[in-house]
Amino acid sequence: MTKSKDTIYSEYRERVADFIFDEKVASVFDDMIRRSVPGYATVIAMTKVFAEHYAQADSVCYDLGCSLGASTLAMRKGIDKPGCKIIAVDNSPAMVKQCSEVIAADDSIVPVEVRLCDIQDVPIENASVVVMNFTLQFLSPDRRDAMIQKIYDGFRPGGVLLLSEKIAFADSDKQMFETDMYHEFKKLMGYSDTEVAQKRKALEKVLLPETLDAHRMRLKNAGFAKTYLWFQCFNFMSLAAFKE
Ligand code: GEK
Repeated sequence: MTKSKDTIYSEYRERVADFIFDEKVASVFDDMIRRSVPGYATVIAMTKVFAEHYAQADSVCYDLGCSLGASTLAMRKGIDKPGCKIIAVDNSPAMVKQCSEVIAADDSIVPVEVRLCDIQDVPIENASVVVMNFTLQFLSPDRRDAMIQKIYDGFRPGGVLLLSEKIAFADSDKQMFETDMYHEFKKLMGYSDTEVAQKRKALEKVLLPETLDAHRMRLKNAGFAKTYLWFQCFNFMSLAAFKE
């Protein structure tokens, strides 16, 4: 996996364009996400734990919005049941190209298919584990219900969805507190005020966070019987949602 440092927003720009997952982002993505998502390493490490516990024999595990394949690799190393395969999906050609190289260089035995495709277009079938680590947030909010419903419908009994997202807070004081702490985290990770401000601007119309309640409600409406908040650090969280 590439280890280049993310300096994409280090130079001041008159105009900041909307964020896209292009070649430039893919080449620094590992560094970018580790320094931008507090607890990212924990979420990835625990993805392995979830896969180990919930993957079922002869089922499919999905990594939706796989980027460079960190969650795919975690699942691949965690799955210990026979007959499983992983389908990793991303709609960024640059990410899929690099992800395929990362997977090819890994010698775990679980078969992985990396697909260049919109997660909304991939059929979900015979699923025991579906991982959506920080991806639903990039879908237009009016498409999110259908996406979650499709995942629910594709589960086998006992299936688990790992849904990790940046979140917003209904209470304005709490929103301010979590955002301030998040920006402190980014500064501690080596990002300058200019980088933080420009990245924020670039993501403004692209990454649309919702509240924890909104996520829970959507999952419930889709049919998920239980949702547990198993991780939260500032304005980032992860839910485990169970079909039954
Ligand atoms: C990780 N899960 O390292 N269809 C397919 N892919 C999409 C779509 C879409 N509609 N929208 C966005 N993406 C990863 C990190 S990053 C999170 C996920 C972040 C892809 C997009 O190309 C990018 O690779 C990924 O979702 C989101 O565990 O950058 O904050």
